[in-house]
Amino acid sequence: MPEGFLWGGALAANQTEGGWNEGGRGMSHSDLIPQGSDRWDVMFGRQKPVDDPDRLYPCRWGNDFFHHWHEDVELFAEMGFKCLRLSICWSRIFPTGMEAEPNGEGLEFYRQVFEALREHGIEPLVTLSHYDYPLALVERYGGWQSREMIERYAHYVETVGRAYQGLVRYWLTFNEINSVALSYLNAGVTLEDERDRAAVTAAFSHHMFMASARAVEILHKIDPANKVGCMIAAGATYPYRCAPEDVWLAYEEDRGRYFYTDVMAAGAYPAWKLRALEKEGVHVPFEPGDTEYLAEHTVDFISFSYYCSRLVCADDQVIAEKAEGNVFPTLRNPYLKDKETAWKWQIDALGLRVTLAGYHDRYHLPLFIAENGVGGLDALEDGKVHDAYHIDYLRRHILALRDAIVEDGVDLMGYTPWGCIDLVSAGTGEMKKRYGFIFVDKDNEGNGTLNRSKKKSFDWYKQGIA
Ligand code: BGP
Repeated sequence: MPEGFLWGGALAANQTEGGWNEGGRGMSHSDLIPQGSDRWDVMFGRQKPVDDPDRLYPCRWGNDFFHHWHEDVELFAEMGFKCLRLSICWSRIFPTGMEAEPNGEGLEFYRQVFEALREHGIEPLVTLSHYDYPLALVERYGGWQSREMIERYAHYVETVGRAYQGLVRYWLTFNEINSVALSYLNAGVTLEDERDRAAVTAAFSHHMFMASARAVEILHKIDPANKVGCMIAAGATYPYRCAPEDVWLAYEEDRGRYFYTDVMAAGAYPAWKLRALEKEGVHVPFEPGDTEYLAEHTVDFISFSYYCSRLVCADDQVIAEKAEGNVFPTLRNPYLKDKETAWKWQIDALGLRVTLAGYHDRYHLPLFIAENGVGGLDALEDGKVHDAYHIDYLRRHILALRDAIVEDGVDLMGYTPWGCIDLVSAGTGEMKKRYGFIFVDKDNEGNGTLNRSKKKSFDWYKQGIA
């Protein structure tokens, strides 16, 4: 492995922190994402989020990292982590997103966490925005549909960039920025009217691109040693058949994902995208200077999440069986039918190498695997969790990333498996979908002692890092 490789784990404020009404924190839009069958209607923006006293909103509690972080950081250090990916909750710093002055208590909270990490030699990798925005901003501006959001975000980035100068060197601008194409709420947008979809998507994506470029500029100015990356929900797409139509469809799918890195890493909207938008009659709200600005402030590295590959077929008479997966829909790959997680995500370690090689060959930039892992059903037996399936999944993926480094020459900075401590699932809102090396005693309804216990994978990963 390369010298200084950042082995570690990943988590996000909205799924771990809790303390939603403590420490001067304002309400986040994720505090209104309910558990239940209409969760995806809210996340897709088809249904407006509401505050219903009879519903469960698991992002309000997470795994209570807010009160347990000392202990959690100790456990990460014990595993030998070199890096922890975590996010800042924007509304803990600016409760409505519109204040001129930050909430001192919020700034202090993260300062203590970052200092504790540094004391243990753990490099923080900070996601500036991981699926939560101050609710007041979303209500006032309709999320990223409004260009005004760029200024609010820039003020927030400047504030945390200055506050944590020297403590944090690695930053990510938006978690899984491409997920907004489906999950509108990730752009803080709700849209009941399907007719506006294409125009609204083009607008909020453009504003998020501009904001991401702004973060690159701000953080580089604050400290030229800062490294700023983008973050993509990745996963190579395979054609079901060798029929040229299937191959083209798979190519188009991947090109749709590369669109985001073409803008943020290569610095320009690709020609195919501009033509497609023009054909659809969609106006992208470019302002004078935007093109140059995007070209000038590209990211230093590309990070992504990888859980599984995807499969497409041009003819739904041939295959129509769907599989589950991270954010994006996929067909069920018959070659992976014996390899499925408890949540029916198909396991494909070689797909990680395909994904890594794809980004490397296209952009020649350093890469970071910011998320990877398996959500499973774990039970505590005699104080231990025997999560052999978890070890098996990670082992296969680590071997694949080793091949990418050794055989393909990929410049890989680090690997932070998702949910290194059990947390609330983004997709289902459940606690029982567990990714962690550390078990947290808490159930879907929010009951439990919150006690932390090491799983079998804890010792395995510790040994691996060593
Ligand atoms: C990614 C998100 C994470 C995380 C992960 C696992 O899309 O960035 O926040 O939740 O997926 O997904 P899930 O929680 O649905 O199992």
